[in-house]
Amino acid sequence: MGKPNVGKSTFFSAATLKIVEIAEYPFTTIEANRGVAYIRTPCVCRELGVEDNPVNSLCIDGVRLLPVELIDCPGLIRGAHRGRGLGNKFLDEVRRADALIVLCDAAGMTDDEGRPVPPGSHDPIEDVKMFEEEFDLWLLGLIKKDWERLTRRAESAREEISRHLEVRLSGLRITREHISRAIEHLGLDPYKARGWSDEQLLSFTRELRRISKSLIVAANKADRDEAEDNIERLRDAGYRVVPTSAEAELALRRAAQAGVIKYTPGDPDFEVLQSERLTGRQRRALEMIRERVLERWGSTGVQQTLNDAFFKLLNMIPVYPVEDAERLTDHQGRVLPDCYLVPRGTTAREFAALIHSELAESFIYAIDARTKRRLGEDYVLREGDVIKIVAAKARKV
Ligand SMILES: Nc1nc2c(ncn2[C@@H]2O[C@H](COP(=O)(O)OP(=O)(O)OP(=O)(O)O)[C@@H](O)[C@H]2O)c(=O)[nH]1
Ligand SMILES: [Mg+2]
Repeated sequence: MGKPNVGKSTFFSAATLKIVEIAEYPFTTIEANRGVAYIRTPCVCRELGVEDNPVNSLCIDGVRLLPVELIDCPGLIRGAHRGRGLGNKFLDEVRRADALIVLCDAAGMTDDEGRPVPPGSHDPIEDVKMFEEEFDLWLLGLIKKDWERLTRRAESAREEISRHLEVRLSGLRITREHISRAIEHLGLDPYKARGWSDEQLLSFTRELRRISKSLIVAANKADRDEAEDNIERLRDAGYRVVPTSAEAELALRRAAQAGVIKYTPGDPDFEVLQSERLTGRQRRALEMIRERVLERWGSTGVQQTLNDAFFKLLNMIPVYPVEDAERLTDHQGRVLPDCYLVPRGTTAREFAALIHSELAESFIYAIDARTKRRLGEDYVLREGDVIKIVAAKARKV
């Protein structure tokens, strides 16, 4: 997400290797692009000394790659919630999103609407604030749609507004708990929502967005010198920031795909394999990437953004279900076939439910495949756990 011309499609293309339209003018992307990107995590196969047969994910040189859906949205400008620019249909795209990655032009070389301006002349903090404000106004619009009816109904039933609003917002993955927390943070009366002023309703919406839709800022175009100060300032403003150079990542991944260099997304460096296939210009371009991006920031940041979105923002951990705790296999004998991303704090029984609802109903206990110890239903899963669920019915994992 983000304003036009910041590099969203470049980021998307680099992360998914899908070919999409990229150009140096605003509103290049008109319809959202969808693709598969991968989260990287060290696989437990190395530690456990086994050769694995991944099914729901990939394992390359001891690194698990977990597929996630990535959506590249059209550019968003001020007034989008009222239909300005390409309108608000792409705000609809974020309904199903778990995490929002907001790209900004850290080099400050595009104005509010994505038109080119001299590098360093636009403040990227404005890019992020604009996104938040538009998002909030759009969400406020959704909440207001039914507000009269909802609040009247809640009051006459003497029920908290969260019970009623929850239904309206469930398509956005906003839960009753999110709503209650926002109300509590602001000290509003959940039983008297009819009496909230417009201002209170806006504050409530803001707080609700902050709680339910946390975002990560990809400070893009970090290959440019102008970006350095701005990245500091974005961090000082309190945002979770990853410096990125989507353009560098795209170049490296394409070169790696062609077999010219050895590079895995997230790596701090690359190795030239077939220098004879590179022109002088390409060689210089790769050198620039090394100098301006990899040496300066440690990586291109694209992989780190995706990883941070799941591991830090959403606080997920990888867990490996198996059916045979001795051999670490599923019923077909495949070693460590699956790896799931689950929220930290997930219990053994909740994990069973994620695999199959029946499994949770008939749950008896779980086994830690490393220690072969029995785990009760309330056991809280840890990062990299290899777990067998023992259930009463025939269906087992
Ligand atoms: N210097 C630099 N330029 C970049 C980077 N990423 C993208 N660009 C350039 O920024 C321009 C816009 O890139 P796009 O990926 O089309 O931007 P977008 O945000 O998808 O734009 P819209 O679809 O119009 O909203 C292109 O000229 C890219 O080459 C980067 O990391 N560094
Ligand atoms: Mg685009």
